[in-house]
Amino acid sequence: MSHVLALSGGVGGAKLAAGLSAVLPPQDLTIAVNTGDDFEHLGLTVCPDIDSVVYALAGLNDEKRGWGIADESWRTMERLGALGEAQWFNLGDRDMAMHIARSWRLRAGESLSDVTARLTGALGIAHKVVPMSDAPVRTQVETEQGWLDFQHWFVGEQCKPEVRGIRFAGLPAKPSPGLAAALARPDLAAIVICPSNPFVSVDPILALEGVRAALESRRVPLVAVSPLVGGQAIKGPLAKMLAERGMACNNLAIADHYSGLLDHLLVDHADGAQAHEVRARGVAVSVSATVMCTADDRARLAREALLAAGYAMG
Ligand code: FO1
Repeated sequence: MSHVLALSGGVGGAKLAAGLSAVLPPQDLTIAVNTGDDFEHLGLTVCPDIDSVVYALAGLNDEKRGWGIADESWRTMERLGALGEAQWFNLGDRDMAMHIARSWRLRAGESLSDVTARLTGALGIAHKVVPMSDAPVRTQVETEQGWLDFQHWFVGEQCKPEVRGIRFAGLPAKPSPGLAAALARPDLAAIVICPSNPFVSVDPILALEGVRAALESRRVPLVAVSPLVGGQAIKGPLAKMLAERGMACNNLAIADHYSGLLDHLLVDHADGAQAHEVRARGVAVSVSATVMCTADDRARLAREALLAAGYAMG
């Protein structure tokens, strides 16, 4: 029993995914990544969460901005602007290569799984990074303006419109071969939900055909690392989304959201006071430093998540 399946969104999830890849050998880890944020922009297929994970594993990510590639420049965007093209969503000059390489191969008929394997291989990433699905599942957010595609709400509207509902267009959809294979592995030892937004980064994965059922009937521990620190989301709209749903911004809400799935929740020291109430829900809790600023932080938190899952490190 040695394989670990990690479910990840972008940014925070990508950091823990990088930590897991630093402490586990390639054959022992599958990272399945949300593709609900994906969209077509300027004729290119953009997969923000896959790219966050890939750039983090390749050590190319821009730590400060939180998305995209380091040492970026924006000259193509400037020229696109001069040509009257949309500028609300920024594709950097270096990042653009990823979107071009992905898009033409998808258009040539390769699956997103094949393209992702090709691109990770080219970047020297030995670990398996797989899209959650090869089918285009797209997160949409209901606002007073109606249903908005995720990136139009997230970047275009800066997450400002109140969220009345969330749906995943394109369902029913099958999990990718890599995610389905990981779920079915006889040597699967643990499942880790990375510190990603439960509503828009993890729920799309759980909504794929058979995934929630597979997790519910699993025989291995499932550990989540909370995306909250001190009752706030480090980055992104999670706190706002919880408030708009009338939910408290704390780990009880996270535990309740994953009710029936979760064995263990890893929370930050700043939220340690909630541990006993989470435990009262039948979920084990570990308290740790969950903010990942350095490679050491990422590896340490990965080890702690694996320890919480009772995973025996080699
Ligand atoms: N986020 C922004 O806030 N503004 C952008 O212009 C932007 C461009 C972008 C381009 C490629 C990419 O992979 C990610 C990008 N992101 C941008 C981040 C992305 O919108 C979100 O971080 C994720 O979708 C949420 O996980």
